[in-house]
Amino acid sequence: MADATILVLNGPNLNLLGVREPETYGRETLADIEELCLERAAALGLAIDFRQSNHEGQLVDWIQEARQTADGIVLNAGAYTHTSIAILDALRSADVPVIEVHLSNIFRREAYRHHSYVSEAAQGVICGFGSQGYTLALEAMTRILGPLDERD
Ligand code: CA2
Repeated sequence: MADATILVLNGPNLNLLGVREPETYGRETLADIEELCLERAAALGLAIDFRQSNHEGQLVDWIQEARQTADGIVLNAGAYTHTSIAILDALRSADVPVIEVHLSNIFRREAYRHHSYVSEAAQGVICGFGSQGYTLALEAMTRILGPLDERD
């Protein structure tokens, strides 16, 4: 039986992780987070498709493709979280479970970060746990998808 594939999608500026603002986002790079995800996914029986883009349309295209290519989406949409109805619409039509992740606790930050369009399409939200949020999301996704031997 093939492993379930999880699209782990990262939005704008997350390619700068580990380079700037370590006090807010930690010292790990996005490549470090990808490595963490790959390790956890191997233990959970998941395959990971890890991507980042600074472009809203590219993120929308990847979410649309996920309907055919992925079993679930873990999404840190970066600042598009708070602005993008286009990403929300794409998530609503993706027809796979979505878990929203943020490195920082967006509710301890500026008021404009307290609203998330992504949340309207997400099964759950994990924020404030740094890179560990991604592995927590993979664990939650494993439960949502159900036991390995009962998957289609
Ligand atoms: O906490 C998160 O994961 C965020 O999604 C990160 C976004 C922010 O706009 C959201 O409100 C919360 C920003 C990502 C930018 O990442 C940077 C990393 C290093 C240096 C500069 C930006």
